[in-house]
Amino acid sequence: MRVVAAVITQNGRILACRRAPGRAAAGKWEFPGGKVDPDESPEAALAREIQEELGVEVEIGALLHRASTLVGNTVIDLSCFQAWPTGELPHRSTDHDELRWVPVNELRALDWAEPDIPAVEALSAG
Ligand code: 9L3
Ligand code: MG
Repeated sequence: MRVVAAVITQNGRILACRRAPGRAAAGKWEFPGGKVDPDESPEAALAREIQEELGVEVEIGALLHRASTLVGNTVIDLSCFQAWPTGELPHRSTDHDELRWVPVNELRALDWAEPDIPAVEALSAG
């Protein structure tokens, strides 16, 4: 499954989102995003997902990390892109029960969803 996520940065902090109860991996932290639709570019999918989930516009930058992780019997092929809010900052989410702005050196303290862990390790290493 092709999935994209946004490493949204603001004032040196990165937005971490906790998956809401009742969802896959509920209670785990992730970079927000979702599935790429057929015939959709990863960047277009990510801008759409962020608008749908967080209600804000983001500018998408470089691909920071891509890794495939087996979760149950599904391979999650997760691409994490740099992103910056172009207007309002996100305050609420349709898919998460907590949003937190985290300094990069504190990212590892959160309980991340398995597919996001390689990206968190790479970001933490600089
Ligand atoms: N997923 C993992 N890490 C992420 C994202 C955005 C998504 N940073 C996983 C959770 C689901 C699948 O990818 O198993 C699809 O994501 P969503 O559509 O539930 O957000
Ligand atoms: Mg999502």
